[in-house]
Amino acid sequence: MSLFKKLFAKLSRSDISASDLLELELLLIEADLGADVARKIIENSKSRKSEDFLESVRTTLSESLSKKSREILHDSKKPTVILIIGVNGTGKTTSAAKLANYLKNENKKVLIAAADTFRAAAVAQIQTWGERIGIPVISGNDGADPAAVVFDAAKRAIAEKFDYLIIDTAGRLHTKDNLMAELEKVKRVVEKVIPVSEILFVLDGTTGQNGLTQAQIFNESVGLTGLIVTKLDGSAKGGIAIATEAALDLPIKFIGTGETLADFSPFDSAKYLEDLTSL
Ligand SMILES: Nc1nc2c(ncn2[C@@H]2O[C@H](COP(=O)(O)OP(=O)(O)OP(=O)(O)O)[C@@H](O)[C@H]2O)c(=O)[nH]1
Ligand SMILES: [Mg+2]
Repeated sequence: MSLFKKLFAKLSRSDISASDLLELELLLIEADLGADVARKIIENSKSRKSEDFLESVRTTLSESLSKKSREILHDSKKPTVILIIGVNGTGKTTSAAKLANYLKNENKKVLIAAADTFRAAAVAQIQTWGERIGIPVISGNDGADPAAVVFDAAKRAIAEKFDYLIIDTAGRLHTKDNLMAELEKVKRVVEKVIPVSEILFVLDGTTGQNGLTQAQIFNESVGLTGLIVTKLDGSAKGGIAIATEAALDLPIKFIGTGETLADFSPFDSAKYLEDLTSL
């Protein structure tokens, strides 16, 4: 996914000219790195000779990433509750299943709550995943109050000593106040029984700056603890990960790189930077 390959190769041969800087600026914008990060890179690179240039870009990118832990947060009580939220179609349900599978492979006992009760198909989708990975899924009737579903799931997760409760929620637009209020209610109701340790916003890595704005509004409404960035396969625009971390100071905890269970991993920031800036 190296964004800079061509440019770096060129810059390693000559001093940086005004047209190189322009080319760099365009590249940064195309890569969805965001205006702030792009400006910093340009500023830092102006004063440098070409041999330091790559190092300067790497440093700026690295400094733009969040310093917060990328580990899953835990409360002193079990289960650890992870709420998965975001706008429509970003990959919440798939990521909930992938995360459940990842934790199961670490020998954890995982329960899923199907809190997307708007569409019957949504419950069926997560149930199918549950069967495939051998993880129980708690659901309610069609159109049930999602808060009631998660309340039942939380009680069961405590009673049966699950390590994790993963809550898949319906996609919602950040501009719909009633749907944002519903999310706050889901959190409040779970917290009557057990603290919510993680609120992970699922960001579609192909949506660019729009996704960032959405994450910002969700953060203001419910307070995010981190991100899952999906669809990083087939996208040359991996820069959105850096733009988001820089803007929100929220750590990306996991990334999705395809449609299968295996296309999921903890976010390795060092490797990510290496891939982005390798020659
Ligand atoms: N290529 C690719 N596709 C993905 C990834 N994650 C999810 N998808 C696909 O994106 C589509 C939407 O995924 P879902 O998990 O249903 O998304 P959602 O956010 O739950 O959708 P709603 O519940 O309708 O809001 C599906 O076709 C997934 O297979 C990924 O990392 N890479
Ligand atoms: Mg879904």
